[in-house]
Amino acid sequence: MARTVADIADFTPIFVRYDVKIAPKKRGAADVSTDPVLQAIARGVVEGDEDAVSEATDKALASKGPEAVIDTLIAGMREVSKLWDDGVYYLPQVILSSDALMVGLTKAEDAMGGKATKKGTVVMHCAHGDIHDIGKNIAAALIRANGFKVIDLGSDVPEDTVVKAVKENKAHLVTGTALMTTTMSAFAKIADMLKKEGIELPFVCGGGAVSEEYVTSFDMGVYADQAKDGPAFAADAASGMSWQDMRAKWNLVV
Ligand code: B12
Repeated sequence: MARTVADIADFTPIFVRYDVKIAPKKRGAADVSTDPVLQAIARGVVEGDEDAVSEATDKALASKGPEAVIDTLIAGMREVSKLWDDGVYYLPQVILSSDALMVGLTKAEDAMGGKATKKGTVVMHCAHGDIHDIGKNIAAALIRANGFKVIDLGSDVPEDTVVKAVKENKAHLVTGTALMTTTMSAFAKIADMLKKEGIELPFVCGGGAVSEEYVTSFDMGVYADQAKDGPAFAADAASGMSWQDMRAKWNLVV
């Protein structure tokens, strides 16, 4: 008897919508808070739902304060990273999540309010070729809110633009963020270019791809793994602490 298409293949999986297929895995994103309002923020980031993040952030700012909101946004993004690493999320979902995170971050930053006095100047950037700016944006918001002037050069910044900004603004601190192994080598180049210009200042480097070992392999480099430490790095640099002393204070590899 002749076989039909139905005999040779089960096409059911093809007709399952992608979003239906990933829903159970998405639900597997860990709860990051026992507090329902904070959990709603994290869930909004995981879902890439700007409205949900906005609404929950308003509620949380009224009762918990901006720091709790920022910690929760970071925790939500950590779950998104896991979903990406597990192959559940692709670029579109991650872009929606990072946009949703930015909605909460902007509100939290507004709530913190920049203090009027400027305690020092910090030049911040993401490495040449690198567009991953979430960690840099969080650190920038916290540093600004703590009364420092932040010159945010954005992402994918050429090395000479960073050097020029440090020079022109007489910066106390320069920071770099890199999420890709292919882009972080820009930091060593910048440190070298600064040195040739006769400029020495602490250069705080962070981002997923970056290791303490790498950052402490070139002069001026001080490794950072937490955006919340940004204001303390800025305060150390503005008080005149050398990069060597900052490295000894913050890093294990000296
Ligand atoms: C979000 C994301 C994206 C978003 C970026 C959106 C945005 N506006 O940033 C989008 C979808 C656009 C994207 C694109 C790409 N991505 Co991507 N992406 C990610 C993902 C899922 C999460 C990264 C993230 O935001 N983490 C959360 C933040 C908060 O972490 P963070 O920046 O490291 O910051 C923390 C610390 O490092 C520190 N910190 C950082 N900076 C600073 C600065 C200071 C001063 C201080 C004090 C602290 C500090 O503070 C934070 C914690 O508190 C990772 C996966 C992963 N597991 O990391 C991949 C990942 C980084 N991406 C990757 C890749 C390859 C790409 C693409 C090339 C994909 C492609 N094929 O097109 C493009 C890159 C384009 C480019 N030229 O840059 C790879 C990089 C691999 C590698 N090691 O080289 C990763 C690791 C995924 C993977 N496993 O393959 N991506």
